[in-house]
Amino acid sequence: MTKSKLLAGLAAVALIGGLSAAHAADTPAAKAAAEFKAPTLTAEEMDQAKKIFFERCAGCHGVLRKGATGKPLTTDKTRELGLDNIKTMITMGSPAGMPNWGTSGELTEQQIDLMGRYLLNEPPQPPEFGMKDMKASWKVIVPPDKRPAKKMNSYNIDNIFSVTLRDSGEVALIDGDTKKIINIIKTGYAVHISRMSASGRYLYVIGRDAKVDLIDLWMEKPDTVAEIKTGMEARSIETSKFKGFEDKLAIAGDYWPPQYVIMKGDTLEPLKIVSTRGNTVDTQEYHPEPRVASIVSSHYHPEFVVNVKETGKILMVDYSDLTNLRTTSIDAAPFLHDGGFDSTGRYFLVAANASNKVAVVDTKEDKLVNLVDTGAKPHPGRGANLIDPKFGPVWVTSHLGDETVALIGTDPINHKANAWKVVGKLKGQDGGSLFVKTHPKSHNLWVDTALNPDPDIHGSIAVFDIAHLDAKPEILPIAKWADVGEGSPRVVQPEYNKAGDEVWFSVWNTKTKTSAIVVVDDKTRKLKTVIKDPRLITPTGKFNVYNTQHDIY
Ligand code: DHE
Repeated sequence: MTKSKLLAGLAAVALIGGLSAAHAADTPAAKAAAEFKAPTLTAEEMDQAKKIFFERCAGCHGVLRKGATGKPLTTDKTRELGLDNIKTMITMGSPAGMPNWGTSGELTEQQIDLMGRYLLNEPPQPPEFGMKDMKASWKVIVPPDKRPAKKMNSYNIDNIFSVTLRDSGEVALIDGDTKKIINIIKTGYAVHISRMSASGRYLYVIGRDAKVDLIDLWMEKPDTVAEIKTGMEARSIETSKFKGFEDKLAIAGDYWPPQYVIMKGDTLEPLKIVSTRGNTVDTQEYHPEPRVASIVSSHYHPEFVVNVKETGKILMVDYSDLTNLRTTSIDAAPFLHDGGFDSTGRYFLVAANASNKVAVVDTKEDKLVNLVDTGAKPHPGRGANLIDPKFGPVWVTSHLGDETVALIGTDPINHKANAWKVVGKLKGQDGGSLFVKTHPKSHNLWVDTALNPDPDIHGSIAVFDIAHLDAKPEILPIAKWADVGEGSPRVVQPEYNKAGDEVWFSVWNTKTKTSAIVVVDDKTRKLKTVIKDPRLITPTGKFNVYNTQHDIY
């Protein structure tokens, strides 16, 4: 690819994002686009293109290609752009975060050509997925009355880690005390996150194919006791945590169809499906694909906090009466993505990444508290809570789009002047950060840069001393410590053990290469151990049972 071709491609892509509706409708190019004759694809090519789009593209661009984290790819935009420019973009990626699928070797030239032609055609609308489909996929492998009445193993359950093995569609349950693998469990496709029931007995795992697995940690060898598919594509799962509802319900948030599903906590029997299609908070246009992003469970009411990405709405869904379902809909900002609670568990902070804001919701009053301007594309994971020596309690997010780490004041009583605004900005290594983490017992704030293109940066971690936040962070070469051989592994998602004295990092290599988990002593910041096992294929997220159960981060 020549430099001039690349620049032309990138300029054209900037155009994709920048065209106003009026402009798009008026230009001769737009008229030509309307009369455009799309290349035909054979049935086999169509199947292949749909599969690649689902696996690589839909997460960011949306199934209907209306855009979210990625730009819209509707045919008015792609036809104006043209086949060559589309292919350039897929091959080279962009500085704004589009991966370089061609030059990285992940897609062949033939596949890129196919995807280019596919994008010039109207997006096929996937089928809906309702109660009948869910019931058909639902299996109770071990019914509740056949499960152990008490814990049947000697594991310290609180310190088990559920580790996402992304590309093998499995989770590894790792004993945090001995660092030994307890079990590797088949889950959904490109499995995404794990969450805990209120009691800490049940672990819920969701795959990108919307398959939910329910794992009973009381079994002699913890394993799956129920499973269901809640849709075609999903990212989030959570459980009821309010007093009186512990372990009673679970909720899955789907990307496609855009809906959430409330299930029985111990069997996954689907009880209620609610569509999230509706109007956006800003232009108030109808959106056909508002996907469910993060979900948390309120500690103040029997409510799930459901974040709807494209509409920018935060839904407080009261699960105490599923027949007469009451929902408080809070207008925040697009596109809602990931978030977590402040240290008191009352306020929920969620990234609105297209708006460069964090929305703050009071889960006691069910009201929007503020929309805080942060940096470019905040991406906190669940964020990190610490006591800033100057500003008091703050919640922290890093950013995909810049190197800053924003501290947001969270104490409206004793530090009122600092509450719900950015009180400080730290300088991390660079953009491409996905997750930050600390622990109430720690003096460290860890910031990854997993999506940065530079191997030294995505292979290391920045650690700030909370007592001296204005000092430069120390950079630890975690991937080098893992010594995995070939590849350019990404260091992703710090996670603490229960005691808060160890931090675990995934060293995420490609599927055919060696990956590892690196455990660092939190006090000394020195390498404690490397967990390596041929079964640890593409580890990404790690969820410590106790910290996940109690929202400790
Ligand atoms: Fe995630 C959380 C969506 C790509 C690892 N991810 C989330 C959440 C959402 C989301 C909505 C919040 C769930 C919740 O709290 O209920 N993720 C998406 C995407 O749409 C996106 C951008 C593109 C896609 O196609 O899926 C995406 N995510 C990734 C990855 O590529 C990551 C780095 C590796 C992987 O395993 O796929 C990844 N996402 C994670 C992790 C969390 C997560 C580890 C949970 C963080 C936590 O601490 O809770």
